[in-house]
Parts: sequence; C-alpha cells; structure tokens
Amino acid sequence: MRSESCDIFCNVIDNYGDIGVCWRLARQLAHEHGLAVRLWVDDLNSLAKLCHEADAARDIQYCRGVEVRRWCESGNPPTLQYLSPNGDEEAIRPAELVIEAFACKLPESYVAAMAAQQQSVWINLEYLSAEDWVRGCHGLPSPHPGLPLTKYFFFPGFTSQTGGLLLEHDLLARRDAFQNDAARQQVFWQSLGMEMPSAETLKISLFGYENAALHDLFDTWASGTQTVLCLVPEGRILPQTGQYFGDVAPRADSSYARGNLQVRVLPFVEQEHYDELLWVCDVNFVRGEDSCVRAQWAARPFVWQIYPQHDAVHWNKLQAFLDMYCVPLSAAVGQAMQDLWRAWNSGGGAGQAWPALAAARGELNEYAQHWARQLAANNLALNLLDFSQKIGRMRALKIEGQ
Ligand code: TRH
Repeated sequence: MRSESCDIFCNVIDNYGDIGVCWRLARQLAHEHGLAVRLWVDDLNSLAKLCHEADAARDIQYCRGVEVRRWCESGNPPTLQYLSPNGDEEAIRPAELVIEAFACKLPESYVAAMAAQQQSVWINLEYLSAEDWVRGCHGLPSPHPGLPLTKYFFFPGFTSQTGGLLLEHDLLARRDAFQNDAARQQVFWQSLGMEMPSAETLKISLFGYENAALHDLFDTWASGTQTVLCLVPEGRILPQTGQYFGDVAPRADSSYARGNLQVRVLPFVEQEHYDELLWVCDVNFVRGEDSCVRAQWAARPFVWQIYPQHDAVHWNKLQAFLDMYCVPLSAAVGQAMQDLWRAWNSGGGAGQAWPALAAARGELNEYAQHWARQLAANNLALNLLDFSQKIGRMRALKIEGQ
C-alpha cells in the first residue's frame, strides 16, 4: 500500500534551492498523488518568496494544498513543537513517509516517535549530481546507531540507476502549449510591463550568484551584431548588473541599455511562474539545483552556475554533468558548451566563449528537446513513492516473520 501522509523537513541553509526543491516536491505529492503533506520549514521567509500566500508569522497554515508548519524545537532536551491544527500541544505523530531533505537532521524527539510507532519510511533526499558514485549510493540503507530504525538515501539523478528528477505530470505539455501560443506570450511580456520583443532579438534570462565574468559577457553582448535582451531576476547578481551601467541602487523594473544590449531587472516571481520566463527565452543562465533542472525541462540552451563549495568539489560535479550532457553533441558544439560553462564558473573569459555557443544554438536547441524527452521517463516523485512502498512492504514482512 502507498503512503497516505508525508512529512518533509527542510532546513534552509541559504538561497532558495533547499526550500525550492522541498516546496515543489510537497506540492507534487499533494496534488498529483493525493498525499496529506506537511512541510516543516525553519525559515518561512524563504518560502514566502516562492509562494506569496505563505505567512512567515504563522506556525501552521495551508498553502496550495500543503500544510506548512514552522519547524521549531524548544526545551531541554529540544523537542519539536508539535501542535494540533487548532494550536494545542499534542504527542508527535510521524507521517508514513518521512523525508529529511539534504541531510537536515530530524529532531531527536521526532526520530524517537518514529522508532516507537514503527509506521514510517524514512528517506534522506540528497542533492542532485551527475557524478558516477551516485548510482552506487542511491537507495542504500543507513541503520540508526541506537534505535530500531533505518534511513534510506535517495539520490536524484539523470540515469535510471538514480531517483530521477522532479517533474510535474503536465509540465512538458504546458511548456509546449505556451511556446506555441503567441497571445499567452504577449500576456507574459505585458505582465513585465514590456512589449513583446522582435523575433530577431536574442532573449536571455540570467539568474546567478555574484560573478566576475558578468561584465565581460555584457561587453560582448553590447558590441555584438544581434540585439540582446537580458532579463535578470532580482538576487545576488543584481549589484554587479547595476554597476556595469553605473547604477548603485538597481532594483526590480530597472532597465538599462548599452550598444546592442538591453537589460531589464525582474521581480522575483512565485515558483510556478519562473518556468514561463525560461520558456520565453532563447538561452537561460541558471544556478544551484532547482533552476538548473527547470532549464532542462524548458529545453533551450542553458548555462549553469553551480553552487560554489569551499573545497572546490563543485568542479567535479560540474564536469560530471558536462561529460554526460555533451556526449551526443558534435565535437565543436560540445567544446563551445564546455568553454562557456567553465568560463562562467571561473569568473573570466565568458565574453570570449560566448560567440561559439551562440553559433551552436541550432544544434543545442534540438538536443535540448531530446534530452528533456529522455529524462522525463524518470520521475522523482513516482520513484520515491515506489521506493517507499517497497521499503514499507519489506518492513511488514520482517515484522510478520518475528
Ligand atoms: O537559490 P539557489 O542558488 O539554491 C542553492 C542550490 O540549491 C544549492 O544546491 C544549495 O545547496 C543552496 O541553494 C543552499 O538556486 P536554485 O536551486 O535554482 O533555487 C532557486 C529557486 O528559486 C528555484 O526553485 C526557482 C525559484 N525561483 C522563483 O521561484 N522565482 C524566481 O523569480 C526565480 C529567479 C527563481
């Protein structure tokens, strides 16, 4: 039997990737699979950026069919604040499926309740990586050192030996409908207060962290022969964007121009609407994890700024993805992609690497469609539910056999 209830625990470290993945998964499990989902978040302000109806001041609320709870521990020993929907303190009742996102470490009191009740399948949902070792670790058990409980590692990924990627059941159909509907695209541009750009304008979305490679890329776009419209969502790359145009206080709706480059700063939109930005653009610059996956579903050429880690291990992760993605591409196009991605992530040389990638857009476009179609068969939410069902069955057999 499939699980009917799910607790997802999310510890927001920084940025929007942790909560972005958890919020997307929570909505999908609730909407497409009918689970009663509780999302426990320690920083509700981050969720409110992705879902404007979320109220950072409330301990319990319902947003888009998901029960959202403040993850708060108090007392000695620290105990999860576990309230009934009307606000009364009550005993912890773990869900049938428990997802610990990105090894966020569940509250001890919650783990003790799982051990006592023996009703839950406990999954640690890991970060996405194309590295080889992932397939050997996906699905591995990790027995608790002191309690009769096992946690299972679940790795998202790009091959059938991994847990796949988050994909809403109708996303690709919605993307196609949007991309074939000029009137809807017009509405999108109007919502930004802009006219629909001409077909000759190269439209680029640019979501990124601080990046020393930006000005050099802007120089190339400004001095190029094609008009470039660059849409920059508010965020960490904004100060450098403004700086290029001499603006010390850039903000949503600021617009700039130099040579053939036009730049427009966009407000950070709700998570559901970010896809539309990717769908209207010809090339998408993305970062972290979730926006990178969405760019792959958008099936347009994209450039990934990976989340930088102190020990530089992110370079292995970046290279592993490039190695996997570029295999079927012609040598020249594969090289163009590798060069621009490495330049963009190393903080220099992106302007020089750009023309080769721009020239490769035809092949990259076609391949991006193929890549998305091929990945779509490996759906993370479905895999997660199948996996937890299998673990639940194994546990039931074990209990019966005792
Ligand atoms: O915000 P990020 O840099 O998150 C990162 C990574 O996930 C990284 O792996 C993690 O370790 C670190 O956080 C802590 O990038 P990411 O993953 O793309 O998440 C951004 C989310 O924001 C994604 O769900 C898309 C969403 N988004 C909107 O909802 N509206 C917007 O306007 C934009 C630009 C993004």
